[in-house]
Amino acid sequence: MNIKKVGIFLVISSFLLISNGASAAEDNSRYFVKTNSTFWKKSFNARHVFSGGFTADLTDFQLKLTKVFNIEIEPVRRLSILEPKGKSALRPVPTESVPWGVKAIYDDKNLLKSSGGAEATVAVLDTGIVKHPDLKNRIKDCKDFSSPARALVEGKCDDKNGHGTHVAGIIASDGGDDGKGIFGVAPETSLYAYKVCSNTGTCWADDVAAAIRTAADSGANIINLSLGSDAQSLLISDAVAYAVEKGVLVVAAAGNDGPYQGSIDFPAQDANVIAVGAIDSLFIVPDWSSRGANETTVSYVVEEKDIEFAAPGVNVESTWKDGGYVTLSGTSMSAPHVSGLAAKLWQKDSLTPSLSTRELLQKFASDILPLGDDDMSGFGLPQL
Ligand SMILES: [Ca+2]
Ligand SMILES: [Ca+2]
Ligand SMILES: [Ca+2]
Repeated sequence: MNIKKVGIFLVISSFLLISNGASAAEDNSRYFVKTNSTFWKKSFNARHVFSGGFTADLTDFQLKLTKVFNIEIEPVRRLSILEPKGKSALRPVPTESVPWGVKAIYDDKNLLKSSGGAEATVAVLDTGIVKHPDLKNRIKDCKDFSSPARALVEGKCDDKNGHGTHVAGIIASDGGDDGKGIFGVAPETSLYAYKVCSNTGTCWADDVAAAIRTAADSGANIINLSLGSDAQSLLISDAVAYAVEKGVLVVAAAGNDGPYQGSIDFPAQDANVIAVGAIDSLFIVPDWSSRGANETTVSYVVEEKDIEFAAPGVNVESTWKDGGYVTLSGTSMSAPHVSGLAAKLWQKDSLTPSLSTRELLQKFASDILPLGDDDMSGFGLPQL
């Protein structure tokens, strides 16, 4: 550091102490700061520390400092919950106790009650989960990674959006204490409710990455990501690789950007992540379900940008934030059908439970037209 820089440094050091608390999470204000310096972590009020640096919400003044001191930064990407394609009115009681999608997964049109999932824990990284009567006994942990003020708030995961509650209900709703509610795919499974998206449905990549790592470190077996974006985030790719290495199965919605080839969202396009597209009750893939690159890659081998499965994603009824039920469409609804089935089939006695479970899902997949491994539905619909 030269004399001039030391001078500036001394002036700003005192100023930083004043300006520190004012760094609010405004649009595009979050950066990955590529230094491990304790001084800068403190000065910039580091949010999450990763290898090679930390993230922080930077004010204009702090941004100028990074230039003065030649500290490399890059903007942190934002993802979002996948915008539902249509939503019904709120109902106080469900239309059906076992929705069509759960029946399709069980391959049983007359199913009266679902079961299973007790061997697995599913982390739902979303807008939170409310203590809906059909979910309150399933939620075993609750954390908020989305607060602008604090990187992690324990015991808080309230869902003012509704999306996370809907996704969680598809996986694990258990009919409630009176059994008159709705049933998800795996009603005995445990849920970690990790709020990573704001109430409007936007999710910072560093918060998602931190939650993926926390889920893996806390014993989650499956992570459901009904969120995405068009561009890759290395923070998330690294976190997914870390979780997969620890034996976690990561499932993500393919996206609602179809019907164009390769319209699959990130992180679903990651080969480590199970990408799930949508089908309707006639087992037809809707136009809006994102497409993979399967037809240009090796058939029945999951590579980057491949769709792996298709699952119910049109007119799916599930739990909602106000304690009732709504019907939504989107690949956000498809991914949790596969996460729920993975929980139900969880191969806990295998040496590699997540790999064995993924292989079983592939083995159990029924082809969806067109024939074979295709851009829309990959291996097909996994069914019992
Ligand atoms: Ca994938
Ligand atoms: Ca392939
Ligand atoms: Ca097919």
